[in-house]
Amino acid sequence: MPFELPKLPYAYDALEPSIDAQTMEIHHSKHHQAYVTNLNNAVAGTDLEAMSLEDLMANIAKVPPVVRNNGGGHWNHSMFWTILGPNGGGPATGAVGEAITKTFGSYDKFKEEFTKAATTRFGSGWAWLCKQTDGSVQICSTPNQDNPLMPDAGCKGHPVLGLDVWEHAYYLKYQNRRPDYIAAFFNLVNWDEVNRRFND
Ligand code: MN3
Repeated sequence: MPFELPKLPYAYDALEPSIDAQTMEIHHSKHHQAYVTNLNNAVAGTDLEAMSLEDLMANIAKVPPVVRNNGGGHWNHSMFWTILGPNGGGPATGAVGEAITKTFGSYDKFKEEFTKAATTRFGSGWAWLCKQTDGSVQICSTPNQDNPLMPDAGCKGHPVLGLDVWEHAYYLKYQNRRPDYIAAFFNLVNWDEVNRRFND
């Protein structure tokens, strides 16, 4: 089995009260685990078994939908856990903070634009901040478990920050109030990790 569920870098209750422990436990141990299991089952005994997750994303047009959905789900959640943290929160720091200010004018304006992208993503999906080749950053969103590593996803650049807006990410605590969950997310962003990805 080439893929495995990464350990969370903090306890399930570490993100309280912004994200509750029960949501974190189900999201990580059930939802993310299911993407990993389904991905392993889908690639077993095929040529795809030898490919890295990043290679699968880069060659997404050549893989079946089950690999797109579950491979995307595995990459997206593996990223998501790392860019959250109990000591997180804004404003953005370091090189990514500078890029945000340069692109959007201010951290607050970035928050406003990112919130809009995350709020208006219809149904299930993700909002992203991506580094462009000129060093600027842009916001976009994708449906389902698509991500900017997929050439046909409609998001350009290297993803440095992503927000899961599937209902499973917030429904137990926030029910239909996605904007409240998005506001709470900004209290958790681990800008050190976002900078690590920005400088990668
Ligand atoms: Mn999710």
